[in-house]
Amino acid sequence: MVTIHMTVHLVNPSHLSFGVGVITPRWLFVLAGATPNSCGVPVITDETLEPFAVEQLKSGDVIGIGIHTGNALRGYEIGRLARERGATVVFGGIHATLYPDESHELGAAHAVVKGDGDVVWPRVLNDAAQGTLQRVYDGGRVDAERFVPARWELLPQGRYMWGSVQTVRGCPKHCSFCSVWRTDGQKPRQRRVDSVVDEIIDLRRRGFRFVALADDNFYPVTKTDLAMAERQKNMPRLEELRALRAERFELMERLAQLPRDMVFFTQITMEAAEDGAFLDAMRRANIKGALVGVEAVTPEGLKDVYKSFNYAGEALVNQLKTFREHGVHVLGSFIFGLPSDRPSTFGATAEIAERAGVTFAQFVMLTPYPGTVDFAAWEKSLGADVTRVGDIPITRHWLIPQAQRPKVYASHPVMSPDEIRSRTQAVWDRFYSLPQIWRRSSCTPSLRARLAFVLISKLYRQMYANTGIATDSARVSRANRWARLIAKPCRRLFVARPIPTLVAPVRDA
Ligand code: B12
Ligand code: SF4
Repeated sequence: MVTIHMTVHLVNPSHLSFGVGVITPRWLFVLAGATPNSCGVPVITDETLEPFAVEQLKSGDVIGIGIHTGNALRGYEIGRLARERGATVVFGGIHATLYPDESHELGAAHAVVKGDGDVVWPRVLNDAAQGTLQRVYDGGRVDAERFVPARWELLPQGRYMWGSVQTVRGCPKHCSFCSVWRTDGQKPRQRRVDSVVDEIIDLRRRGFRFVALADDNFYPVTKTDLAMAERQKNMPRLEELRALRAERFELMERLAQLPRDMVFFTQITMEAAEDGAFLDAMRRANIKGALVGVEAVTPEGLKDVYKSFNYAGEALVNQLKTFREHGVHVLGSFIFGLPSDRPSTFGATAEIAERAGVTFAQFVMLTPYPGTVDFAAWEKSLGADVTRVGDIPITRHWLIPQAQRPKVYASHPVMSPDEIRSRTQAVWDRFYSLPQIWRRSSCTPSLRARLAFVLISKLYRQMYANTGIATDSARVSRANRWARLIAKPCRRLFVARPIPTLVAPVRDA
């Protein structure tokens, strides 16, 4: 390939900048890895750190903007500004995959990439240089062997708390509020163990000891899946499932050989509690915590979200406690605003979260995300009679300016939107009250660690909760100021001494 005289910019949009980021947005560094050398070194901007300086763009540069639904509006603004300066504008990411035309209409895109960028990105850049850019590219679902490793040498120094490495893409489940199984597929695409370990080593050499495993579901093969294949005497399926499971254990064994100060965090279904051997392997691998999608604490709520494989009531408490008993902390994720929720559900949820011993929790309000079963049903239920904010229908809620965006979308049989919002906020307040945080912090080994736990809990609460559920803009900006203030000292708690000489553990023969 000939050398191309243009600069490639990759921008992760955000309407808020904190100066410090919690988790590295992985796509930026993967696309940088997929950028051919002939295009030079891409310039990376993560707007959760600071806003993109559009003045740096020259005519003929290419700007790749990655959007999910929540940051699409800011992404479109950057796209329009970039095009005005003569740059070639390319959109990608989950939201652009679902609404490619929107990026053209509102984001001034020259091209949109649907699906995975790993393989198609070099082609897009080449076409941009040749002036043969297509309107839409379909990157498809790339096989795990072709996942491109991230270029961590491009990380800005001293800005993030956690690195992020993906080990598996796709999820076999089909939850109604989630688009992953539809966009990334239900067939787990597990990445080669060596490739995962190499990236983690790279991060540890640079002083990252905290790494988020950016997986949809770290436990893609359940005992039920195995039993079902056995019952059906489906030998090829059984072999396939066993191989996937064995590979998970192999990965965890390799992680266990890394420096003992490493801390991993992942996302997993509650079913993993059925599998003591798996949880023990996680503990040995230093996977110290996992986001578990609890969603609802009642059987009716679980039915609402097509998650009948989850547990409710006391069985739920026991299931979550099992993680802790095996040394894996739980970040419980709960949804409020489900049709079966009642005013009493809020207190009951808070109580279960407390009794189940979850270390962190998030309480999100049901939001119909595009690409999900819930969204399709909601859009259909509204028919032609859609409420508008300004001239934007609420079925395109991501286009409504942040400050005017409704907090609750679907009408609820017994509660007003404001009631759902204020009750949700009250649960956050209760779970993250100082006495409760202090009680939970007893899981840490020292006073210093306890104080760090308190600081991190408060940061988590401010970054996640206030901005999302507060209706009052003074409270939102207070929360943001607070988050900015504590983000820097918090980051210091995550830094480790770099180990530039670290090598990958030798694989057993
Ligand atoms: C890890 C993860 C997180 C982590 C870390 C986020 C981070 N800072 O990186 C945490 C737990 C913090 C998180 C939080 C949230 N997340 Co999240 N998260 C994920 C997850 C599982 C993996 C993302 C990832 O890193 N993948 C690895 C990279 C390499 O893949 P990728 O981002 O898809 O990028 C590829 C392609 O999309 C494409 N691409 C991407 N950008 C671009 C740009 C260009 C120019 C091109 C050409 C291609 C391209 O190429 C890349 C390489 O193939 C995804 C699920 C998924 N399968 O995507 C959900 C997902 C992105 N999250 C989702 C949601 C809803 C959230 C939350 C809102 C949840 C909540 N209620 O709080 C928050 C929002 C936080 C925020 N403001 O960003 C949704 C988004 C849905 C939507 N329509 O927008 C997803 C899809 C999961 C779901 N349930 O549906 N998340
Ligand atoms: S288990 Fe998690 S990733 Fe899988 S479909 Fe449900 S919410 Fe999505």
